[in-house]
Amino acid sequence: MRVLVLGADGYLGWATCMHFSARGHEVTAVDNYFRRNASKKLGCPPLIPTPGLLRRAKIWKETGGNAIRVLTGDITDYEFLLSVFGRCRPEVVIHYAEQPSAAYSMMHRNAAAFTLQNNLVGTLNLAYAVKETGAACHIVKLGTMGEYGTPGIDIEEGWLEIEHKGRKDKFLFPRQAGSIYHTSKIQDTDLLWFFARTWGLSVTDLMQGPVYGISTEEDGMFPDLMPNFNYDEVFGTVLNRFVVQAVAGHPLTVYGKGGQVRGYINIKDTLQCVYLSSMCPPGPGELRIFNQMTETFSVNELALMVEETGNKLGYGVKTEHVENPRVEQEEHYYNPKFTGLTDLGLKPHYLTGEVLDDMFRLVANYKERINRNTIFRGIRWR
Ligand code: USQ
Repeated sequence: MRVLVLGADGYLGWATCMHFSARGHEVTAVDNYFRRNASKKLGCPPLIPTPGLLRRAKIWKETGGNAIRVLTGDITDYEFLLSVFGRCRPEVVIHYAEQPSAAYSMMHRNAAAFTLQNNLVGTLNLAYAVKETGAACHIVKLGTMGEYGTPGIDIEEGWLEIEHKGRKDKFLFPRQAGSIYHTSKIQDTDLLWFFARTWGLSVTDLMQGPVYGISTEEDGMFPDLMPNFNYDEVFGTVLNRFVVQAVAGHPLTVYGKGGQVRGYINIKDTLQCVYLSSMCPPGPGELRIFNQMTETFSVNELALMVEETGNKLGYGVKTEHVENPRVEQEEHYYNPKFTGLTDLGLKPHYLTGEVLDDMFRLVANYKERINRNTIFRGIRWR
């Protein structure tokens, strides 16, 4: 299958390229290096230094992998995206090419405007490219569990049947974002649902929770092939941050009461989910939504697990409840349904002491690169 990965240099992108390539698919990797450059500019580069995509593709090939085509550019530039389609004629597009950080989107007006412009125009361009090139192409789009917020009712997989005044219909599950970033993802979903209805596009929207993990099967623990792993307040996700904080001897930064519950997923399972979705596309005109997570935890539960593993390894881990810079519920009901991907064949890697132990050992190899100043600056949502 011809696979186009947009946003191939991000935390998930390169790992996805290798995952498909290792299974015999023809992969084209595209990125404009936004995240790599932004994290450098903000003084918070990834923990493990990784080369750019051209070099990674070369190393992948030298170590026995198939060729991966690399194209550098910005998908908000429509002419560029059309040229990418012309060269790779994709059968499936994995769309990660978005500003991925809630904290970044809340830094200031320009960051908020960039997030909306980048994420919405990128998604719009993708839909147009599929239509105008006539590609029989399935779009697999990374959404986020944060689109639903934390409602007081069970969260269904994308759709909700509503009975109103004696009549029934099915609608997108109500959404209430907690950041401009999450708002942009809601609007992406709306765009794709419009294009599915109107042009018959075939779309899978994967509502993913926070991802954790440093290494995947395909990188073989070879640092140059590992994901771009951020631990700073802007680009790091909470569990990855906690492990780095523990190794650095920084108290774990639980925001507020720590009762915030989210659906978490190991990066290895993200790859499985994207792969399984790609191998089994929905029909034309269908917007298929899966909740992409394997278990739920509160922030306090994560901190406790990290403390336990860290202390076994002799780190003397402490937790601190810092004033929450975000506007979010700190104690709430949370019961999402997430059976769709297991029905497709997902075999979850759950969060265990052993998984955390592996993360600690890997992070410890890069302890001297941890910049404590980037761990918490308190980007305020208010
Ligand atoms: N949190 C802390 N301490 C920290 C960092 C985070 O208590 O040092 C808390 C947050 O307040 C939040 C929870 O941990 O309640 C998750 O935060 P996060 O930073 O891991 O996740 P978030 O900002 O929501 O965004 C991340 C990814 C984003 C993805 C999203 C999935 O950056 O791309 O869409 O996870 S979800 O959270 O389900 O919306």
